[in-house]
Amino acid sequence: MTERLSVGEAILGANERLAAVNRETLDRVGVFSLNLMASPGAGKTSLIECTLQALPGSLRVGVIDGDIATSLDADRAAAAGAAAVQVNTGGECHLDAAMIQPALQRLDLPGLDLLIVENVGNLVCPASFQLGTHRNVLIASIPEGDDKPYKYPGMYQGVDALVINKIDLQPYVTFNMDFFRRGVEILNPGVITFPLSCRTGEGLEAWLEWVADQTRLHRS
Ligand SMILES: Nc1nc2c(ncn2[C@@H]2O[C@H](COP(=O)(O)OP(=O)(O)OP(=O)(O)O)[C@@H](O)[C@H]2O)c(=O)[nH]1
Ligand SMILES: [Mg+2]
Repeated sequence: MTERLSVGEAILGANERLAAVNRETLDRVGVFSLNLMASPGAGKTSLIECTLQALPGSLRVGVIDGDIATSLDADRAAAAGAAAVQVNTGGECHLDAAMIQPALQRLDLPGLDLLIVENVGNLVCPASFQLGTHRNVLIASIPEGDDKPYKYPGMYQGVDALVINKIDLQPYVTFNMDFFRRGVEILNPGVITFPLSCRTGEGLEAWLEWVADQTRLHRS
């Protein structure tokens, strides 16, 4: 019998091995890390900016920004005070563990407490590629619509925390929060959820507390 291995399985297997190496690299220096995933424009960079502005100064933060092109997002993270590295995927719709490896080498990891990775804006592919980060975070946003958990279940299933951004827009957009949350609950029961607005700052405190607590817990 000929053994058959699908190309998809082989690629994902190789990615998981590299992700484990990335995790070891981070653990060796005690850096806690988040992988932020979301659709384009949901507010990944905005959340990084307001997190950087509000986290206690004692937490040193690095950012790896993934985009198909440009360094616009890494420039924003750097302007907000982070050591930031841009990864251009050149057309790939997600980051993978191999792209993270050289970016880690460009950061002064022993000088950091927290690393935030901003994935490419996409609700499908990033869910399949582990990066070696400690927590996967999904940012949903109100203008995207309340049906997204039902339409993109793979993304909602696999995450450790969910941010619902742009709650300031709720009065202007049809978004049934109960319907949205029912979909999330089916896919990812009890997932910790942070409704917030990067624009007004509403709800931001609970998110900041979670990030700071997770970072400290990891260190200890
Ligand atoms: N009203 C409102 N607008 C927001 C909020 N957060 C972000 N925005 C706006 O949403 C737009 C996209 O924000 P970004 O932070 O660039 O989104 P992103 O997810 O990083 O986008 P990509 O990296 O291109 O996928 C910008 O115009 C932000 O000003 C919010 O809480 N409320
Ligand atoms: Mg961005």
